[in-house]
Amino acid sequence: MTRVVTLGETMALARTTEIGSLRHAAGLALGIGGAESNVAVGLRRLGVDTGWLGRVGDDPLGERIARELRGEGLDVHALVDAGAATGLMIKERPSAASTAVHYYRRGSAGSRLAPGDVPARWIEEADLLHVTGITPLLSATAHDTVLTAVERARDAGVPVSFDVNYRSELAAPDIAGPLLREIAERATLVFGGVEEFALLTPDAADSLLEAGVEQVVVKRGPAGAAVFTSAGVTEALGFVIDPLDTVGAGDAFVAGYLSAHLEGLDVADTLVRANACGAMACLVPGDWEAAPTRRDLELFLAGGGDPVR
Ligand code: KDG
Repeated sequence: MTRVVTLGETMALARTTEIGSLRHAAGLALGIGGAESNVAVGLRRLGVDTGWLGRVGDDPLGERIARELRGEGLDVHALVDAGAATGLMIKERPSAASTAVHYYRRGSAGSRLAPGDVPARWIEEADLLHVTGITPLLSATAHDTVLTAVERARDAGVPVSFDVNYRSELAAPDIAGPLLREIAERATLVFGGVEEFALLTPDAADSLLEAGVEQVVVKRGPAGAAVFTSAGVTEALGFVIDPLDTVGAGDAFVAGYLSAHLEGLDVADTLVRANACGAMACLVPGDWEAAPTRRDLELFLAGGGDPVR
């Protein structure tokens, strides 16, 4: 069976339960979130065997992360780090039209990821390695872990998927740009938004293709997406929806894209699935909870809002 592996930080995620500033919010709903594990869950729900690796604190939130990801059917390597706490992310909706994210992750267990954490053959025996630009900006050792993982994959002929996922709270653009570009140039597929590609380099699609990247996938949110390859560009419009929570939509898009890519679908059909997964992720609060199963996806693509009986 196809096997994807990914590594990074998953945090506890608290979100306000009503609209209004966090300064006054009375209720918080607790869950978990992390770009790489969001993609992993999305892939698993679409039938792809997926492994996730990361550090968690020796605390109930770390236990919750490990349990929840295992419950989703992932092959979980949650390394318990007694020297630091599990990171936390708080999401508020200051108004009906806005979302803000606050991180409490500096020095967290997840940020202490180190190259030696990744077992021998774990990457080499996979069909694809997925990494993001969040983890390399967490710490020097996390950066080394991602770069080492990418090199190990390349040496073993394992394709690498990289989602730029730039988080300005983690590093300024002039620091992040060159670091993320170094990883992007070593990847097989690179995902990002228009501004994220601009951060890597002007004319990113052309220069990444010249560096050997096979597919440069530009996520345009509600406007859909475009894929640049040496054969040209393929574009697809997004689905019209009424979004409730857009955080995590990019991860669902990547999961949809990778699952279709690994099945050998052509780029146009791959984009349809990716756009559908991204749209569906926006219909429910939470960063990954609405990632669709194959059945959910079929119903959505069939336009189905009818009750399932
Ligand atoms: O894409 C959503 C993720 O970004 C979120 O779930 C948590 O990894 C995360 C981050 O750093 O924002």
